[in-house]
Amino acid sequence: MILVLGAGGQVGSELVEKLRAKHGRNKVLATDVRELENQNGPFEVLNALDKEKLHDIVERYKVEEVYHLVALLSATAEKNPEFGWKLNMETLFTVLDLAKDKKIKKVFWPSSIAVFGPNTPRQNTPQQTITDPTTVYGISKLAGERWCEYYAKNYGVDVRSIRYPGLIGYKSLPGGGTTDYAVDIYHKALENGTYECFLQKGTYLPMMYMEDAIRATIELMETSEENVKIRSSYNLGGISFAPEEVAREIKNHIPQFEISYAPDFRQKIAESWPASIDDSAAFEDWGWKLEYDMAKMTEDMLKNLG
Ligand code: AKB
Repeated sequence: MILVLGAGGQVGSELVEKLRAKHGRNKVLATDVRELENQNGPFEVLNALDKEKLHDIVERYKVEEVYHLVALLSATAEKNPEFGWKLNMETLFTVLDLAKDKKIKKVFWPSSIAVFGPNTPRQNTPQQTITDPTTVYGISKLAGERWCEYYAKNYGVDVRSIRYPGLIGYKSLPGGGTTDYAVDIYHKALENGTYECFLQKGTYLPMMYMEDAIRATIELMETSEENVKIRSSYNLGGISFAPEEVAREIKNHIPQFEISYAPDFRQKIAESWPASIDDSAAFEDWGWKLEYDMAKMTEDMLKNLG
């Protein structure tokens, strides 16, 4: 059985769908802290901090693989640093320990571009470089990366990870990140024809269409173990753009669309992150290749939301 923790989130909801289509709907157990509607396979309500219940589920369902997608994202964790740290770290240890004790065989855990900071080279950010995150979320992801590598090297745990850029999809809303504007903008363009952006014009960030992100996740999990040379987390580049660029692309479809700017606390977070990412290690090790550029993504988003 494959277990997805945080199945109701932005990545989780799409990943469960893809995994069920691939492996059969009864082979993927979805869990979330709240009841989820429209489940077409096994589901359990689970607070991932409840270690005992998580252990019980792993045993009861004979879980072999875990996708651990539970986290407080960058903007939300800044509002509740203590809980952000607790949730992001304790749940990771529970899952890594399950793998260390051979109760499960394989783990996917997402990291993020949030591991980088103001002293990281912003353009084409290398795989190995300065990591000085300024957010609780970024600190938890960086610490998590170090622990993943530690468990892989010292205990032989097969843990695999990607540093997700901002993720854009039409099936679900993002939950409290700095890159959320890039999803909101499509919804507001269709609803009102205007969007007030919480990031400033000219703020470049790496983003990725959900189709690509889910495919990357499954490809990394399916590649043979010897291909996974990086056990902290792989850089994934995606598409780099600033708010005015995605607005221009939307205008090609909705000519009357207008964007305005009212930057808030998230601007500072965005400025500490890379503008673009070098993901050549992912290409070399497991053949990663991007499919969606901004034009293709925008067309698909507007078609599906419209
Ligand atoms: C966030 O903005 O916090 C996330 C991320 C880049 O990890 N989308």
